[in-house]
Amino acid sequence: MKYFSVFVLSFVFCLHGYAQQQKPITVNISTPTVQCDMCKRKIEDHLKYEEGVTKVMVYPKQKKTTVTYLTDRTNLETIKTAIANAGYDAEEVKAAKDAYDKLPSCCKKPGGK
Ligand SMILES: [Cu+2]
Repeated sequence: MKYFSVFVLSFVFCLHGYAQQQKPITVNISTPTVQCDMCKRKIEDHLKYEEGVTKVMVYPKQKKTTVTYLTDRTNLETIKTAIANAGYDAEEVKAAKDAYDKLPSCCKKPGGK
């Protein structure tokens, strides 16, 4: 019986550790400069390879990006920066200029630089 409880205890600890490590959360990030399916594909492709990101969905009509990520592997600031590095504004983080300049003209802000 003693061994059995040790077994159960270690199992419970194992599960606890697993649950703590893998805790994905989903956030909505406002991406006001997203306009078309090309923007959508660009951000989704860019974030797919970002460390800790498990799911990305860009909604051009709602001008938002929904990202699911593991909190022990990355954070919101890093994800916003990744979107900015793809050439798009992510809330207060503005698009990286060189990446923005490389966007197809249909993806640039109307009347933008
Ligand atoms: Cu576009």
